[in-house]
Amino acid sequence: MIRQAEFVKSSATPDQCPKPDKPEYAFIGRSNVGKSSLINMLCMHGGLAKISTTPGKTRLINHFLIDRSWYLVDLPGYGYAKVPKSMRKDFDKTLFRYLEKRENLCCAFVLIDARIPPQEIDIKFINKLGALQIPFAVIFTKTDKTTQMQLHDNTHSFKAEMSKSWDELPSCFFTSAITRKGREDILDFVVSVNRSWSSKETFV
Ligand SMILES: Nc1nc2c(ncn2[C@@H]2O[C@H](COP(=O)(O)OP(=O)(O)OP(=O)(O)O)[C@@H](O)[C@H]2O)c(=O)[nH]1
Ligand SMILES: [Mg+2]
Repeated sequence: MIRQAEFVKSSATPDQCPKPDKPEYAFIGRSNVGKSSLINMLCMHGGLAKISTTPGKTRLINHFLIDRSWYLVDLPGYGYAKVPKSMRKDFDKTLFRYLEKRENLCCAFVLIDARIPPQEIDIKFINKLGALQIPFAVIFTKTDKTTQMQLHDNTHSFKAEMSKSWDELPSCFFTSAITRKGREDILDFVVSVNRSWSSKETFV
């Protein structure tokens, strides 16, 4: 469904980002959760976003232009413990400035490792997005590494945690960068949101 994916630029700050004239989708989550791998999987392009076994590989706001019509953004992971505290604070500040300021951001995909039970840092992050009224969806990653039972337990506990603060749960997706599970679901979601973006553009 994606015909063309090209790297546009890496920006250190939100004001260096490309002109906000196309719908944009950002991939966020703890370091090493699989953001860059998922982007490559969606684009069927092994080397598009840089992947590493060392957490903290993605340091900047990386824009990719898809089919010349929408942006996909690879972001640095939050909560990475191995960089100095001051640097981590800078990352987090940049991240939230980007999330709050980016007017064309249609959805922030928050990636959650399906192999582990709910983590406080992820729940806090989601609650902060909610407080700032940033639209988001949840993606459970690395499902190829879980048993059906683990996947069921972890994702249900995560939804139960979210239900403590939210009346309505966000859209949830289940993915694997290895088996390509979830690819169609995410791309269908993007297509439908893009449609409402272009109708909005026509009527304003
Ligand atoms: N089995 C499996 N491994 C995965 C999957 N997605 C990512 N990985 C592995 O997890 C590690 C981290 O992947 P990245 O895509 O670099 O993670 P990231 O979230 O972009 O990490 P940072 O840029 O450091 O924040 C790599 O070793 C990947 O090969 C998946 O769906 N299944
Ligand atoms: Mg990355």
